[in-house]
Amino acid sequence: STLLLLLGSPGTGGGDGSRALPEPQACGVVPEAWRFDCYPERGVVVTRELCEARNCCFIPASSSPPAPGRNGVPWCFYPPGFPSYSLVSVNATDLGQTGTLVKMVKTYYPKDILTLQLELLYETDNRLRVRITDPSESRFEVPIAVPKATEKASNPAYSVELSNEPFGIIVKRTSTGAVLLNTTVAPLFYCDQFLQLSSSLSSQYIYGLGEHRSSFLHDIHWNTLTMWARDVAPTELTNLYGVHPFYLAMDEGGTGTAHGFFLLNSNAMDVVLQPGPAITWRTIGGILDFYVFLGPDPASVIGQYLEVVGYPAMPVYWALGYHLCRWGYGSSNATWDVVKNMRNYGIPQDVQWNDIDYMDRSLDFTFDPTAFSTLPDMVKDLHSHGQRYVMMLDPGISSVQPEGGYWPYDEGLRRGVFINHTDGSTLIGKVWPGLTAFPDFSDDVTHEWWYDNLKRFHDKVPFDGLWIDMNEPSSFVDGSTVGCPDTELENPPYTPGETHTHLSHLTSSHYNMHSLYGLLEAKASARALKRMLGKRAFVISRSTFPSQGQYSGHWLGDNRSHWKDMYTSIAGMLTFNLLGVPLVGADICGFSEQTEEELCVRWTQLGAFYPFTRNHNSIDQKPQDPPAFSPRARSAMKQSLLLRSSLFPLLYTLFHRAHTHGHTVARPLLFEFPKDVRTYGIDRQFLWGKSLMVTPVLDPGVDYVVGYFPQGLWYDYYTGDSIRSKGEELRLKAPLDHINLHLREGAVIPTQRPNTTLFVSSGQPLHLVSSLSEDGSAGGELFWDDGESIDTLETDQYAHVVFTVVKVRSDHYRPGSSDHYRPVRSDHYRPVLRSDQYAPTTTDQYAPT
Ligand SMILES: *[C@@H]1O[C@H](CO)[C@@H](O)[C@H](O)[C@H]1NC(C)=O
Ligand SMILES: *[C@@H]1O[C@H](CO)[C@@H](O)[C@H](O)[C@H]1NC(C)=O
Ligand SMILES: *[C@@H]1O[C@H](CO)[C@@H](O)[C@H](O)[C@H]1NC(C)=O
Ligand SMILES: *[C@@H]1O[C@H](CO)[C@@H](O)[C@H](O)[C@H]1NC(C)=O
Ligand SMILES: *[C@@H]1O[C@H](CO)[C@@H](O)[C@H](O)[C@H]1NC(C)=O
Ligand SMILES: CC(=O)N[C@H]1CO[C@H](CO)[C@@H](O)[C@@H]1O
Repeated sequence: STLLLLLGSPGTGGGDGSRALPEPQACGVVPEAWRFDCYPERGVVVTRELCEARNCCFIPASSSPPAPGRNGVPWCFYPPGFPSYSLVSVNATDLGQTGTLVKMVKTYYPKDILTLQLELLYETDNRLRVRITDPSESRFEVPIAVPKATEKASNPAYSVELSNEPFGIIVKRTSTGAVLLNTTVAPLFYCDQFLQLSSSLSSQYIYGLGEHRSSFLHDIHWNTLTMWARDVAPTELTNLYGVHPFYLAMDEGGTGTAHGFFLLNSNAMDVVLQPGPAITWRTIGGILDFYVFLGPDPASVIGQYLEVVGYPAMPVYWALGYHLCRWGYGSSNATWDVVKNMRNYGIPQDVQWNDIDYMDRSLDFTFDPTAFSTLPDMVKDLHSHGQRYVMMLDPGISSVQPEGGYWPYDEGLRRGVFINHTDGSTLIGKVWPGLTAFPDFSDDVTHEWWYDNLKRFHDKVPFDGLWIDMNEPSSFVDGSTVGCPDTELENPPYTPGETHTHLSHLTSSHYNMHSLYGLLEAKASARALKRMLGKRAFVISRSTFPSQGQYSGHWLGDNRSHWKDMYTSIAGMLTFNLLGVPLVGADICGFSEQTEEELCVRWTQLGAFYPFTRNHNSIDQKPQDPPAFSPRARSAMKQSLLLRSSLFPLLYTLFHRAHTHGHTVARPLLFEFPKDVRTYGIDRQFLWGKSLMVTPVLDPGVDYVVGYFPQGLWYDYYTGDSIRSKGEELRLKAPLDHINLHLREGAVIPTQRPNTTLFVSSGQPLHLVSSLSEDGSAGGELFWDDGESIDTLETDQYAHVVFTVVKVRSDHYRPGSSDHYRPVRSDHYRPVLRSDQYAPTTTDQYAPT
């Protein structure tokens, strides 16, 4: 281009080694926390020679890596002034600015793109979008619908400064001057298969970046989080089933303000956190297209993020009931017996599930004609008891012809729905049934074929929802039965974390779209269910991507029956609430390995507060459904499930808020107390909405639990006893049959008399519990509709009741007496008689004592 000719000719220096090495002094001044890795390739022992060939600084670090598997301070890092792009022109546009970036010197990765286009889009007052693209050639962009701004934000909460040489973007919060983004801290890379952007972080408090098994608050000490959907049992330091390049971070200084960042990119990537604090995004394809959300509080950041990727769907009511599942019931009769046993004990159960063992030879859309011959009858029986049935489906479609043919495969081939090799032949991998083909869910023809299959199967087994597994997609052979082709896509110059296992890149579309597979399958499944049943769809997916919440919920994967796994499930649940997938939970009592009674009781108590509550067990383990345990354990589990069921009106209302406003359902304490830095790392406690705090026992052999109570007045949910906290840790009694629940001051929450299914319960009497604040006030709301029709909000088929408690006669206010503080307009929701432990036993209104 003209600009390049004017400014010098590209291709000199850098890769051909003609540029001078950095001065040792220049290297020495870079503090360890701010060294950005110039040699991130895994499995390479970086020597001075290798490092200097990249014109980088080489200084062996003084300290050893912070944790096994972590890299620690890089020995090879970019010197100040390492060649990067320059901003050579900027012009105003209707929505912001556009600019041209050029670079004179090629990097050591192939196919540098030396001229780039920069677009700054001031989309709303709280949302900035930045796109960096190749103006000469179109590159892959993630095919999810994002809002298009039509006019420039008039009063943005952010200001943008551009640094010309080297190019960088600095985003500040106008009101405080806090620097939220500063990309000049390290060089920008934009090669065909290596794009890298670094920025300072404004604090060490950073959340999100799923799916990884970690604490809720990320560790910024040289922590590399890989993103590439992958079938692997949850393990620290590796990428798991879902990909979510979004973070929430607190601004500097503990002021309680927060912001967010979202990189709209689906290629395999590494995200590196380092103590600067700083972050590096390193992706191997697509474009750099990112958003900054200004909040200013954590909850608003999430709302603004979900405005871009989509609010979660309103779940069908029974999604919020108790679900029971295991791999290896062995027969429909054995499955049915468990359901009957649950009924005999009067334990709530809304949904029975089956894992793949219901299938005939692991084939989708079939059931075992012998062991599961009574499956259709069982499902009818569930329906006649107001219960539902969900079974697993895998995307891999057997390509081996069973006798009599296999319609899903034959028809799929006929309609051309399967993913091909580049030569047009069907790509064959291997999953449970053996050799399989993989439907291409990015295509409408495939959606139609998927619907037809579901409909044909539904005519035999009238299931109510779908559990979609193995959709990373997972395959037991690398690439395909013929391996992987030897192409640039298979051998990128840089390979993020664990991206080479299972179904690999194969074609350019898979290279870009691998991590979108679960999202697209969920979309096809939800569409098909809605069309078939005319109700809200219930889908639970293992693999997820931004916008997933519009189509499905998620379970946290194949974790183990360990106390530690129970603890980390809280971080998983909270993270997915930030990511717009609030319908989430872990396998209660643990999936793999043998559970123990005490663990299973504690986990059922915690699980009663997962937004999605399912007990699931692996094959060859002893049963872990509630009736399998001693009377004491069984009764404790039953009580916690009745308690959940009594709170259904609250939970349902919170989901309505998630659906309409992008609020979280299971909520980290820091969202409600953002000015209290002590809440920033809490992931052993959480809230439902803004008021109900759950403090589960997460350790064996204890009858107490220590919980943090942010400043204010809290009420024991069961007794109404009040606690005035200055912001302190409190030791609470926690015998085996008790989960600590506290109501924050100022709340009115709707509850109902529980029953064994929500279907029955939805006709149960409703009831309000209020917790007065010091000044005698409280408030809350109830959203109520038929629980399953699509778009009740849009069609006006709902009730939304707002409750306010005000002090009517202040002269009569006496602490301890609640007589004067009746909820207004409570006529239809009269408190009902309660005889049991799952509802408050003293007063309906808790007043300060
Ligand atoms: C900005 O405007 C100038 C003058 O019209 C033009 O030469 C230049 O190409 C424009 N730059 C961009 C990035 O649009
Ligand atoms: C951005 O980062 C650069 C490089 O570290 C630094 O020199 C500059 O002061 C930073 N700018 C702001 C506004 O923090
Ligand atoms: C399942 O139970 C039904 C009814 O009790 C019985 O008729 C049938 O033989 C049983 N099926 C199997 C496979 O055990
Ligand atoms: C795979 O190739 C066949 C023809 O060989 C074609 O009909 C089909 O549409 C292709 N599949 C996809 C998903 O593009
Ligand atoms: C549960 O529902 C059934 C059927 O409507 C009803 O007969 C029963 O009384 C209810 N039980 C409770 C505890 O409300
Ligand atoms: C209970 C538990 O350990 N949950 C983990 C299960 O795996 C997910 C990842 O899929 C983790 O996020 C959870 O922490």
